[in-house]
Amino acid sequence: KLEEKDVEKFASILSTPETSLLTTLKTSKGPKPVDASELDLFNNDWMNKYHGQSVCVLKPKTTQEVSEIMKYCFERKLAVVPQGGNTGLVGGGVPVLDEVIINLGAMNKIRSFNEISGTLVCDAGCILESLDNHIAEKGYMMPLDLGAKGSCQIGGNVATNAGGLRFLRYGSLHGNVLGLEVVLPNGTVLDGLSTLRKDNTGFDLKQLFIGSEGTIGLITGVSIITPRRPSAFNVAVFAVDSFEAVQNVFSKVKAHCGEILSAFEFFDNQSLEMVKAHATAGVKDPFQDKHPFYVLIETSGSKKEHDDEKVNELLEELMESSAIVDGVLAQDETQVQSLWALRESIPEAAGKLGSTYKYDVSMPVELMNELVEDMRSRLDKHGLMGNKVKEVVGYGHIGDGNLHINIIADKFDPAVEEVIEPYIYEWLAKVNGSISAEHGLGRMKGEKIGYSKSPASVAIMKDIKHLFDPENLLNPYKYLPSDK
Ligand code: FAD
Ligand code: 2HG
Ligand code: ZN
Repeated sequence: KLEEKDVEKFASILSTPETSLLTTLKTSKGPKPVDASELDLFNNDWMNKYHGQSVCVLKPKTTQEVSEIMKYCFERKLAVVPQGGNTGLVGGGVPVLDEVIINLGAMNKIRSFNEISGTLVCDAGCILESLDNHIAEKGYMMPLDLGAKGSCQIGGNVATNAGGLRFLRYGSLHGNVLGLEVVLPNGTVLDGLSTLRKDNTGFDLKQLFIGSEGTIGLITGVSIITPRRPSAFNVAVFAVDSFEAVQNVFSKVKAHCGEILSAFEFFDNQSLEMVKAHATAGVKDPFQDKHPFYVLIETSGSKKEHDDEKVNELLEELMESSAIVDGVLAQDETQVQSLWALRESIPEAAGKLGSTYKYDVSMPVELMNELVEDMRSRLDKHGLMGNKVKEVVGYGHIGDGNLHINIIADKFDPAVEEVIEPYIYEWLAKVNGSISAEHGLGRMKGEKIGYSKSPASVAIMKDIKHLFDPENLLNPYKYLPSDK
């Protein structure tokens, strides 16, 4: 339990306690207490599904401050939640009870950028979009891109091993991150900010922190390799009449575009209708008629004429073979943005429509739509469709075998949840799918990991957690099943 003396100690560690420490506790030496509502932003998640009751948020400015805070919390056995941009979708970044929140937002400096190798070293609290803008001036781009780019932080991206829209081309952060600086639960600073592309000396410890969701260490610095920014982009959206056609188009597009293909996304008609009705950005349906499914492709390369030629030939082939029913190719940057908005606005539109149960899953591509259809008919059979459940939409990074199902209810309601779960997890386990493709486990799925991982694997994960965090102080009650 956090006491007055703890807040006073935090105030003495932080260089600017007036702005870096928010607490509702009254202290004689610490900063003035704030109203509980000022902590709402930090205690509640993006979906408004998970709610914590922390009374103290710390925003350190240096690794040294983080280290001293962690050391003190370790000695006092105070639980801590690391928090980035708070855009996570599994409740990992907000407290379960009254854990102290360490928000990395004030650690937002670029430490170095090497214009020859493309290696970026920065504080963990840098916003993804700001990093992308910064290196764009030098002809580079971040190897990942997400709808939440304007708020999420690179430290949060690494902690969740975020996938996103460029995964198809540039792969996972497990490959792109070159080094990390991490503060361990006892305050030790693990300085692994290497900029080397190749380094086979011993266990690759940074890999453990990528995707560890703040459970074994607090990431304070990131070294990442960034690719050259392509100069030529093409974006097209195709309408198709079946899910088989989505797969057929994927195979044709891959064969035809080869190395210039940089994204292959899909969304169903229900997603598009929802976006048209609820998204804020000026989203315009480029098609006159409705179609069951849509795919968005992006190509990017360094020679516009070369890419344009390939894309135009692809369009001809897709139309002639009747693989697609209709298609639109962006003619300028504004159209590029508006076609991307059709896909990127889906999570926001779902949030506007209602309270969204989100399932981020992977499985053999041919099964994806079956799961969405099964879920719709199951909810219907239980009398929930059109009643407590407003809509079920399917979309995602189909090029990476990653489906997002959003089930939008009028409110978060156990009566809805018990129809969805554990059914959906059992379904995925039967087809050897994953219950979390890219969003992680957090508070939502820690207890469910057994649907995707063997008992032996989970036991080793628990040993790793214990090795780094023997007192279970870092992001407790999440990520791994509790010991029953
Ligand atoms: P937070 O939400 O603050 O935290 C997420 C987890 O990481 C928590 O467990 C937290 O404790 C931990 N954490 C955060 N910072 C640190 C740190 N410095 N050190 C240690 N642990 C830390 N995800 C995808 O994979 N692909 C997508 O395409 C995608 N699109 C999205 C679109 C929208 C509109 C939204 C709202 C979310 C999306 N996400 C996506 C989910 C989310 O994972 C990412 O937004 C992002 O990686 C989370 O970063 P954050 O800084 O907001 O982290
Ligand atoms: C996306 O791909 C994100 O848009 C969010 O991963 C998915 O909100 C979701 O379910
Ligand atoms: Zn996604």
